[in-house]
Amino acid sequence: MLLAIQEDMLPGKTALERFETAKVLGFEGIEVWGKGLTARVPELADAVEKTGVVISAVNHGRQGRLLDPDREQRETALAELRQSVVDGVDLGATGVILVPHFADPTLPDLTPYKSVVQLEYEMLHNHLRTLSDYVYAIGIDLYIEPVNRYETHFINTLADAAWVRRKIKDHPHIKITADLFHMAMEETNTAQALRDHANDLGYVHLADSNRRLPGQGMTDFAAVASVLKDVGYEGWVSLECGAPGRNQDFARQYMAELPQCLDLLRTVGLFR
Ligand code: LER
Ligand code: MN
Repeated sequence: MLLAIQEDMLPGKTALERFETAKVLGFEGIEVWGKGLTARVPELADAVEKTGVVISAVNHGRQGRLLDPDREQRETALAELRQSVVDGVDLGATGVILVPHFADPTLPDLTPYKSVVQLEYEMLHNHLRTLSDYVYAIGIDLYIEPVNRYETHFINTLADAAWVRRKIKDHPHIKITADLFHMAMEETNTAQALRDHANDLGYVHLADSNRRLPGQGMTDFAAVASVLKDVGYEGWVSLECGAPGRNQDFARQYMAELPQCLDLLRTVGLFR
């Protein structure tokens, strides 16, 4: 397992400053946001080269709507996603993290013919047919991330995301991001869900049950670490804490609290 942190959790005016801080703290990777990334590729590539800290993944974040009734909206969203994929490849990332849809549905309810969610699953599958070939050809993974019910009505659990994978025949480049914060709300048992979906896992977001740093909430990180080791998970575990509304004040506060968190991650074996 390799430990990463989201770039905006780190203080610093430039990418290089943030990468240098990450290196001192012992992080092996940094996760970056997809929005506005293309213009930042040279600066980030330079920081990677100078520090040896790599880009773990591109988090596509909240961009256009892939599951919209309007074709133009879908095309725009697909173009944005393909751009994140290209930027990810340029930066040597292992994958692009995708939440397929945030908030309420925009597709129509066609019951009894088809429910909104049925239509959404079918539309997502249709997108993934070509996207899976695209990411395979370009050499990167796509990680579908389930998020909690207050952020989306669509794909809340690892099982929901795994269903999408099954439908695309367990495509080796379409995997799942397990975010421990969302899981604390949506799964019956976080450790068991990780075990059940060990073969689907591509990436892990580390946060406690309240989105704070590991150790500041109720999640059992020893149980999480023990399952991940047990199933032979070799991917990234990446800190995503404090969102939304994160800023440089937050980042400075994290710096004071991070050592205790890193001690915990080391003790349970999520960090060397
Ligand atoms: C959203 O809450 C989240 O967890 C992110 O990783 C996706 O944008
Ligand atoms: Mn996440």
